[in-house]
Amino acid sequence: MDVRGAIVLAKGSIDERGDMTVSAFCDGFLWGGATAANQYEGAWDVDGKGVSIPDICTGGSAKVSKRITPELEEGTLYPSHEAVDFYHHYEEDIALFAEMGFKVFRMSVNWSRVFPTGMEEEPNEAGLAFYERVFDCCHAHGIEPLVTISHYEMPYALVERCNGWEGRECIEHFMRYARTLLDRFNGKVKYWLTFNEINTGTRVPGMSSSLGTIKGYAGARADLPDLPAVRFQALHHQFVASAEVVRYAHAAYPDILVGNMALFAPMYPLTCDPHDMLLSQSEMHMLNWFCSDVQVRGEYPGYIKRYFRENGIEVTMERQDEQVLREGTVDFFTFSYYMSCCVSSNPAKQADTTGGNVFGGIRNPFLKASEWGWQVDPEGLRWSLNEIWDRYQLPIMIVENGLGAKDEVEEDGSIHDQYRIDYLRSHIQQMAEAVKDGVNLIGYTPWGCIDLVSASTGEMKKRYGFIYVDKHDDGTGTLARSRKDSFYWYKKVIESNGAEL
Ligand code: BGP
Repeated sequence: MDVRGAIVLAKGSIDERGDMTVSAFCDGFLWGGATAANQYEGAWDVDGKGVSIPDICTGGSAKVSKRITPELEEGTLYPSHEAVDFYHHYEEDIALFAEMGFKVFRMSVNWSRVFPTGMEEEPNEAGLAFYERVFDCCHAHGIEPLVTISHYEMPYALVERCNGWEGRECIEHFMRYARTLLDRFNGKVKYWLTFNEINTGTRVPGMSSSLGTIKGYAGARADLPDLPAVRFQALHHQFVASAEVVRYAHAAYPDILVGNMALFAPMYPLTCDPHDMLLSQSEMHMLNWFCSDVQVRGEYPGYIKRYFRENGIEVTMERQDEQVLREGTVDFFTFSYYMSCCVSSNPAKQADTTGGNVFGGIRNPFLKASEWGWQVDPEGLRWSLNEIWDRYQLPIMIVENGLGAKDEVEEDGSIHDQYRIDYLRSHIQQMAEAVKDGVNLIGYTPWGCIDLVSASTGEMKKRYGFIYVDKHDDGTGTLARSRKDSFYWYKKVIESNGAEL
């Protein structure tokens, strides 16, 4: 089903069904799961693939940051090199997704598998052929791929060449890559997302000690200082590139739909002090809305222009950029949701912090946190969905959500991950509430539907999957796949279109 169809169906489910006690979700709701190439594929130097930024990132933990080592160190573990080897297990994995009933599978393409240095004129055929096999396999199982063009990686050679997205020439290299994908996979992939969690580029470094390598995600060199002006310049280039993808797709392939992808985390005022309210609003602007406003509305909002003026930030733009942004607005809105946090204007309250998905903040006394300090807030998801819908009125997909937790394997091989089921159930319940509120929610792809490498820490033990993978932090493991309790639970959720939780 396509997104435009889903808009009609979603309305139908409210107007015609009336009784929504059965399932709040529209017929054809896109249930599935999400992954990213650098955390999942492995085969980092196979079949002509070039070195990407994650390939030179060491492992880490919640306490010890990952490091970027442009020269690989003997004896050091680089988690992306093998990851959980989707490259050689894709048929088995997709069959397992199909067994759960997935309608959609979110994955990303590894840029350096297609253009090893990012600068070649011609793509690496072996890389394209791999993705073609994957998409064909998805379709053979009745699963629609949802593909992120850039998920926290780029060919490392582009970092050396132009400091990644700081250099305007990166747009040209990216467009050659994106056009290659859209042309080659026309008819096989309908749903594309441009940049994963693009808004992490607003203020990533220093926000979380465990994300020591995050500068690499935006493509900046690890040895260069983090300057806000550079970050916003790099973001501008990504906005233009994203809009160019939308323009190209709409002109060449009217059936293709392109979405944005933002990290969304409510920033609650700690108290009803009006100063806290204003602070919450400005944090929401900066972290949650700015990038989406550009990608959905096609122009820079007033609050960011003020921020630039008052902070001496000058973003260099070319004459045609404004028009490109206006013409390249996205077709649907997607986001990741894991947690929320608080903000306070009172310095005495600012020390009580909690970790989080890139953006941590002040602890919320009403919420509990995961072992990694991410505060669990299902009601915040309903609130977020309403806020996003009220602001943009675009079809919405939640393309990441889940609980990172350690799993115990019993002697008989079973894995009783009731904590994961509880987390997901409470979030799906709030999604249903949001749909009843009138939100046009069309799909849900929980993160790490199969265990994979953690983006923030490089760990394996921080697991999200319905499917367990025998792979450990020290790099050992057979890579064997097995079903957790949540696998059987999610299968029922999909079968009942979200009615049986
Ligand atoms: C998001 C990223 C994902 C993913 C997820 C969970 O920010 O888009 O790539 O990894 O967070 O984070 P982590 O792996 O750090 O637990």
